[in-house]
Amino acid sequence: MIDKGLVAAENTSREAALRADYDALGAHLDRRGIDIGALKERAKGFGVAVPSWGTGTGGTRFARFPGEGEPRDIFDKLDDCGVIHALTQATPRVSLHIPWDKAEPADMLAKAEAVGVGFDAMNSNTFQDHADHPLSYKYGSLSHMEAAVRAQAIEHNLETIEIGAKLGSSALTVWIGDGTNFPGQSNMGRQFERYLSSMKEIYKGLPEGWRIFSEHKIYEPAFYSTVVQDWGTSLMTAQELGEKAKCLVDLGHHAPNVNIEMIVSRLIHAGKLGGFHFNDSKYGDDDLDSGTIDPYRLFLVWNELVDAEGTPGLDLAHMIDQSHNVTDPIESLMISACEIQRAYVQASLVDRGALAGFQQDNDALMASATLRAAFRTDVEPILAMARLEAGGAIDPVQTYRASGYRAAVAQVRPKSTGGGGGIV
Ligand SMILES: [Mn+2]
Repeated sequence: MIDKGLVAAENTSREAALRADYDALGAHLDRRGIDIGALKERAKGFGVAVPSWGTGTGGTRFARFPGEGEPRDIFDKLDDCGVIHALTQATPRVSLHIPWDKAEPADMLAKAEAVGVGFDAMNSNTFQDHADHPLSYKYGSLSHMEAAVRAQAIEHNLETIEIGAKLGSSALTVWIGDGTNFPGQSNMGRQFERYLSSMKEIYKGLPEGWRIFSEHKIYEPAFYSTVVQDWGTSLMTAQELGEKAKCLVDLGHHAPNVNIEMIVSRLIHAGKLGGFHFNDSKYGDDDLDSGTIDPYRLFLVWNELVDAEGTPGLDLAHMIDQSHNVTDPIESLMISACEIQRAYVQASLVDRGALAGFQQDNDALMASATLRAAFRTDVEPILAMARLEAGGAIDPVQTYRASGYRAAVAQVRPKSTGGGGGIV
């Protein structure tokens, strides 16, 4: 892991500059009537879950180019997740993927405790075939024509819940790749009915206090029609299933230019927003690092969430879902967690009283300027001070590089082979 003495030494070299920046920002915010201390406490209370699968190098359907010291199994992944949380103090939980992370639950719990993380929502997988599943998901899973395939997919989801329950998780995220590649390939109405009926079976298996998230995605791997292709389908699903069913919004699962923050607002209105898979995209489901392409959109999503704080029943699961193809995944995940936290803190300093007044007066220019004033504020000193006070690193990436962690794990983890398609 990362030596605490190294973190302290790295922080010492940056602390005087940080305090000067923090005090200057505090004076600036004070003139705007904002208490920097309160924002720092909000930053400290922030947490986003790291995806276990994000700690390995991803890839596209063309190829995967692994890096040094790739994690071999869930225990190596948990080590990496522990490093990410130790340095950022912003990623207290890990989101698992079954079957990729299948192991003895007691061993996973012990490892998680040792590295200082817990477990977030569980993810099932019926978008690929499993070695121990006799039937294929080539033509679908929960919506398959054959009852036996649907039953196998339902059973897998119930098993994923069972594993999660032993780990202290309390949510299951279901994303299916079901759909068609040709017009006429399937009856779209009946396919959706089969999906709903399968989801109802999974819903019945939710333990007390659990929730099920339906995750929509516009296309891929099905390129003509996708069973759960949009938030409308996801909302219908959640409404038909019941109180424990919510919608999960993956930022990359929409057509370019779709107003995602408005979808967020609508799902909050319906009482059905369950959580997020954060990432960024330029063209489609790019799975790029959060905040690297359109940080303003990330801010606008958070603006809706901060505005809705206190809404009864609003309890969100925040997770990262990214594929790191050309960077060290630990560095990408640390930066991404901090970018999501940044958007949250920026959205927290929107002058909501002034904004409501401008909206009342139809002053579009000043309403928009009020949002941008918050977005333009450099809150880095707040994030860095929150990390420092919580025991993390003022500069997570530079501290991580100074630690030599990647080179050290590359000594014990055998070189991973690249080649064909990777995780998309
Ligand atoms: Mn996702």
